[in-house]
Amino acid sequence: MCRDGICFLDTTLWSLSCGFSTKQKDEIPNSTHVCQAPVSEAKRARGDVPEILPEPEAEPTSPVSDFENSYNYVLSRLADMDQAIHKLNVGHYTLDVKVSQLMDRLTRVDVEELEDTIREVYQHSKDNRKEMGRLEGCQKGHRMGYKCYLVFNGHKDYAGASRKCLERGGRMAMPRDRREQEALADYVKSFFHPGNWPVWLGVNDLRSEGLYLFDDGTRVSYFQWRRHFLSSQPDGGRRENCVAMSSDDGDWWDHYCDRNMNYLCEFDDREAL
Ligand SMILES: [Ca+2]
Repeated sequence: MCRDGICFLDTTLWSLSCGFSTKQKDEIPNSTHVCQAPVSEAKRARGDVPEILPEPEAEPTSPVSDFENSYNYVLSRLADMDQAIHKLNVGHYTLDVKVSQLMDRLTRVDVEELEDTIREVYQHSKDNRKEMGRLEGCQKGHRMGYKCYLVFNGHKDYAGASRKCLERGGRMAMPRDRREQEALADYVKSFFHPGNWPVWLGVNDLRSEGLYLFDDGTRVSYFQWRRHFLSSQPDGGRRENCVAMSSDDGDWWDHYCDRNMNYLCEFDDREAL
């Protein structure tokens, strides 16, 4: 653009605006590209142009205009921010819906499947523990016919001992006749020799005083109570309702059921025969 003979555009536009060819422009040393020579010559010929061109005056600026520009800029930025916030809100709502749908699916489907899986794993673990207990009972313990007996040194009350035998896939020892009683007495005696420790048997009169039942609920028909002129058994009445075997002679004694002592489990090994 040229004003009063001064050009502020690039060289090509300068040339066009001022009526010079590019070649003519190159001959003028001043890089400001003032259209001084041709215009001054033309106007000087008319006598209305001074010898020295005045300095270009700067565009007048108004404080009010600057304020309006700043105000408009702030308004436009606020509008942009408002639009961005709206997009964020839409995105947040969409994400919230998806999370809600996912949680709904988890509660309706996955939890049920997970519970089934946990039940299966728990049952599988119990079965494995029973099988391992049965194998241990017959490998470490004393075999007699299809039964295997094993002494455990963990001190338990009667109920705890019964529970442990069941968890191992067996049950508390239940000698049903003289032959089983004598075999069991020999095994327990050799296990604790030379000591003498009582071990729980699966025999009690918890249901009715004097009515002795095995731990599986069947009735006891053979007994090996201690007979001694100083302390014949059973002598505990309603206070002592669980039966233990002495390891030195195999005799039976009635005891408090909450007493902690060693216990004897038996395992069915019919599958191995
Ligand atoms: Ca009793």
